[in-house]
Amino acid sequence: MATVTEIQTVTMRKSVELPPTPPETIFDGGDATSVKSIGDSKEQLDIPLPPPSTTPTEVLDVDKPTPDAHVPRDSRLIRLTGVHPFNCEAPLTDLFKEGFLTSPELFYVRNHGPVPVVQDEDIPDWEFSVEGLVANPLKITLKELLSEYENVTYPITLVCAGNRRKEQNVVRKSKGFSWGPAGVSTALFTGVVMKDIVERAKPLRKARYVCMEGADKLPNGYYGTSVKLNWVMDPNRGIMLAHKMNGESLTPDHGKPLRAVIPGQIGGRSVKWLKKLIITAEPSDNWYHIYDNRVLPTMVDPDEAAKNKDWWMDERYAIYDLSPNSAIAVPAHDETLDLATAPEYYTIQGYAYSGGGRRITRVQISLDQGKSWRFGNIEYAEDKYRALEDNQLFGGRLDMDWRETCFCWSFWKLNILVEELKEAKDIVVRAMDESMNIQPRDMYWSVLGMMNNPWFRVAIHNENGKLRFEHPTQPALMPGGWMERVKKAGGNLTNGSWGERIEGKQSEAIEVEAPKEIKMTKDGLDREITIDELRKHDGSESPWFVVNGEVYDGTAFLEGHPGGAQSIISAAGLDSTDEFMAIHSETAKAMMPDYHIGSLDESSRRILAEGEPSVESSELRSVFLDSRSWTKSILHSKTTVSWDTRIFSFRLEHDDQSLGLPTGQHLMIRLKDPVTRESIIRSYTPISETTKKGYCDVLIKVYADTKERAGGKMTKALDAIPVGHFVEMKGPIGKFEYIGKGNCLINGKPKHVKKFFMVCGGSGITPIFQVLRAVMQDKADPTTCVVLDGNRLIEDILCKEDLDVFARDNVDRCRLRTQHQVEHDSITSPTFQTHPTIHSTLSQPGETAFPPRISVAHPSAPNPLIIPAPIQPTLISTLLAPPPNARALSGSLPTPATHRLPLHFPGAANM
Ligand code: HEM
Ligand SMILES: Nc1nc2c(c(=O)[nH]1)N[C@H]1C(S)=C(S)[C@@H](COP(=O)(O)O)O[C@H]1N2
Ligand SMILES: [Mo]
Repeated sequence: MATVTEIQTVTMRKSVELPPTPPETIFDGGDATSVKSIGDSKEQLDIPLPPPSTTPTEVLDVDKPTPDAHVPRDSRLIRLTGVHPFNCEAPLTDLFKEGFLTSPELFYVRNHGPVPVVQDEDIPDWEFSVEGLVANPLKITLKELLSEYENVTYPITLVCAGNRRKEQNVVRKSKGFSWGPAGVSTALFTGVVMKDIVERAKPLRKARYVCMEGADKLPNGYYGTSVKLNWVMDPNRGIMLAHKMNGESLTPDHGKPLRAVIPGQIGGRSVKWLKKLIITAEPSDNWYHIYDNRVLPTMVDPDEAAKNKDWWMDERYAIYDLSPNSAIAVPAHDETLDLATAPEYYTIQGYAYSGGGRRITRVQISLDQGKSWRFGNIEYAEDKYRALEDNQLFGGRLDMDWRETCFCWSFWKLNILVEELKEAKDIVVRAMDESMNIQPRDMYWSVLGMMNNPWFRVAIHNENGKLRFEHPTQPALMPGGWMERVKKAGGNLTNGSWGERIEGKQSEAIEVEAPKEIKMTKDGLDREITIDELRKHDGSESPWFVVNGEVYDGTAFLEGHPGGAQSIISAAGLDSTDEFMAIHSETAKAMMPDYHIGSLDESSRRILAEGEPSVESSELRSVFLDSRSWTKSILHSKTTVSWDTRIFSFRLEHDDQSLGLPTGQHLMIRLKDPVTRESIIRSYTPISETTKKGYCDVLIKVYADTKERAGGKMTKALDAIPVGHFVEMKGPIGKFEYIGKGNCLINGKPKHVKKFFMVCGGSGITPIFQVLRAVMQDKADPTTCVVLDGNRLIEDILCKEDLDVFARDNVDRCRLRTQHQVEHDSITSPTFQTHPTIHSTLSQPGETAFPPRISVAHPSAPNPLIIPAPIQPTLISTLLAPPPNARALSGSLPTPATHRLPLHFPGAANM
C-alpha cells in the first residue's frame, strides 16, 4: 500500500501548473494507518497546543432568569450588552496571556439572541440540509459528517467585525455596542471542508452563493448570511463546518454542535448552530445579512441609514475579508512602570491580523506619533503547524503543510529603552499585510462602527517617577482610556492628532459630523411616577424601566425589540440609563418617546441613585416588615442543616412582633459585605411560619469559593457575620400571594386556583414550601398540589422531614414519592394528573452530571418543559383543564388551562 506521503507527492506533481493545490482527499481519518498522531514523537511537539482549559459547569446567577439558563459560562468575561443576549470579550490581558490559542471559555462570544438548546444525546442526529440550486439535495447528520467525510484540523482566528468599536462609539455613538480590542480569538477547529459537502450536492451552473442559516430564532428570523460559492470551492480559503474547538466538542455559545468557520473573514459569516446550506444565484436575503456586518459610507448617519433602505441593499458595503488590524496588549491599560526600579528595556507586545488569508508582513511601532517607525518582531505561530505533514490532531488530519494562506493572528514584540519611553507621549502601532494594505492613521467612522482599524495608540503619562500607560478605551461601559478623557476635555478626537494639540502642526479635522441630541421624551406628559409604582413593573408582563430619570414602558416593544424581549425584561424595575445609552444608536433613542410614560418623582430618583434609607423606629411596632424602609434585625443563631445549608434565625425588634409576610411573598435582606464594604441585597422567603412571633428563620445555601469560581457574595457574607450582628430587611415583595382555600392574588388581582403545580430545585423549595404548608395545614382547603423537587441526593432534599409529615398527615391530599428519575409516563399518566403527589427527582446514584434534569409534561404545557435543576424556582399555578373525556362529552373545544403563570421566586439563585 502506498503511504500517504507517496500519494500526495504524485498528486502534487500531476497538478503542477495550478496555483497552490491541496492534497486530494485520499483517506478518511479512520483507516489511515500510516498517519501519525501528534505526540507520537517529541520533535513534533513544537506546535502551540491549547492553553489549559476548565470548561465551566455551572450556570451563572445572571443567566438563570434568561433563555440562556442552560449555558454555563466563565465569569471573567466582560458582558457588552447587559445580561442578554450574551456578547462578551475577555479582559485583553487575560486573552493575550492565553497565547496563540484561546480556550473556549475565554473565546469572545457574539450571540444575536438566545442559544439554542441541544441535548448531548441528540448531537449525533443533528441534521443540516444542503439545498437550493443543486442537482442532489442532501440531508446530513453529524454522525454522517464524522463517518463519511474526511475530518481536518487547523487553527483559525475569528474576529467580530465590531472589534475595537468602542473607539468609534466615543467619537460618535454607532448602531452597535462597545467592543474593546478583545473581540478576537483563535482556536484549532476540527471539521469537514465545506467544499467536500457542497461538491456532493452538485451545484448547478448558475449557482454563485452559499447561504447559511442557524437554529437561533431571532426577532427578524433565523440568523443567516452568505459567502461566494467560489470561495467555498477554493481550498486555499479553508472554509469548513466545525464540530470541535481545541479538541473538545463545541460549547453552546460557540455553535454546539455544528458551525461554519470562514477563515480570513469577519466572524459574522461563520454561522453557528448550522441547520441549512442553501446554494443560490444571489447573496443571502436574510435580515442579518442585510442589516448587519456592513461598512456604509462615513457620511451616512444613523438617521439617513434608517430612512433610506438602499444603503443596506448595496452588496459593495457588505464586509467579507478582514482588514489589517493590531493592538497593544503589553503594557496593559493603567499599567505602571516604576522608573526607579525599571530594567533598561521594556518589551511591548501585542497582536496583529489581516484578512483573506493574507500574511501580516510588517508591524511598525512609533514613539513620535508616526514621524518615525521601527519594526516589531513578528512571531508566526501558525507556521509551526505547516512543518507537520500527515498528522492527526483531535480526530482530524492536520491540514496545513501545503497551505500558504494565513488564517491566524500573529503576536509581535519590541524591546524599547525605558529612557525612550520616558520621553515619549505615546506608543502607536500599525500593521501591514502582504497586499500592502496598511492600517490608517484616522478612523473611518460608519453607522455600524465596524472594521475599526486606525493605528492603536497607548498614551504614556510620566507621573511621580512612574510611567502610566493609558489605552484608548475600555470595553462596554467601563470608564477609562484617553479617548473619553480627551473628549471630556473638549478635544476633537478626529483632528488627526487624537484630539491633542501637537506643536508646530496644523490640526486637520476629518469629517465626522457631531452627534445629534436625541429627544427621548414625549411632549405634554406630566405624570409623576413613584418608585413603588415602578417596582410593580419589574417582571416580564409589563416591564417598565428608567433612563435619565424618565420612565418607559417596554411592553409594546417586547416582541419587536431587535435585542430580544429578555433584555428589556432584565431591565424591568431598574434604572438602566448607562446600559441603555451605551447599547443604542441614535435611531433607537429616537423611538423612545413612543414608550415614555412619565417621570420618576424627585425622592424616587434619589432612592434609585443612593438606595433607600434605613430608619430606626422608636415606637414598638406590631409588624416588623415595612415595604418602604429597611429595619434592622439581629442574627440570633445559625443551624447547620447540611454541608452547605444553614438556617439563619433572625431576632425581630421585640417578642410580640410578627414578621408581616403574606404566604407566597418574599423579603429583601441588605448587608454590608464585611470585606469589600459593598452593600448587597437579595430576596429570600423565610421557612418559619408566617405567624411566628419575635423571630424569622431563613434557609440559605452557602455558595463557597472554589478553585474555579468565586462563591456567592451574599451567602458568603451572611456566613461570615457573627451571631449578634445585624442585617436589614424590607418587604414584602412579590406578585403572588396565597390567601387560602384556593384564593390567591396575582399582581393584586384575585384568582381562584384548584391545583398548584410547583417546580423547584435545591433551596428553591422555600417559597413553594410556604404555599404548600399553608394548603396542607388547612384541612378544609380543597386545593391539590403537585410539587416537583429536583435534587442530586436524598440528603440534598431540603425540608424533607416536613414534607414527609405533610405526606403522612394528608394521605388523601398529598403523597411523597421519591424516585431516581421522573419518567415521562408517570407524569403524563392519569394517576399523576389526578393524585396530588410530591415527587423528588434525583440523579442516578453516583452520577456526577450536574445539573440534574427534571422533565415535566403537563396538560397545560404544550411541550415537556425541560428544566435544569437547581433552577430558578418556578411556581406554576393552574386551573386544571377538564379531563379529555369530559371535554369530548360536552363537545367544547379543547381549551388550554385557563391560567398558567410562571412566577419567578428568589431563593435558589441567590448567591
Ligand atoms: C422600548 C424601549 C427600547 C427600544 C425602542 C429599543 C430599541 C432598540 C433598537 C432599535 C435596537 C437595534 C440596535 C440599535 O438601533 O441601536 C436595539 C437593540 C438592543 N437593545 Fe434595545 N430598545 C429598548 C429597550 C431596551 C432595554 C431596556 C435594554 C436593556 C438595557 C435593551 C437592550 C438592547 C440590546 C442588548 C440590543 C441588541 C444589541 C445587539 O445584539 O446588537 N433595549 N434596541
Ligand atoms: N447562528 C448564529 N451564528 C452566528 C451569530 C449568531 O448570532 N447566530 N453571530 C455571528 C457573529 S457576528 C460572530 S462575530 C461570530 C462569533 O462567533 P463566536 O461567538 O463563536 O465567537 O458568530 C457569528 N455566527
Ligand atoms: Mo460579529
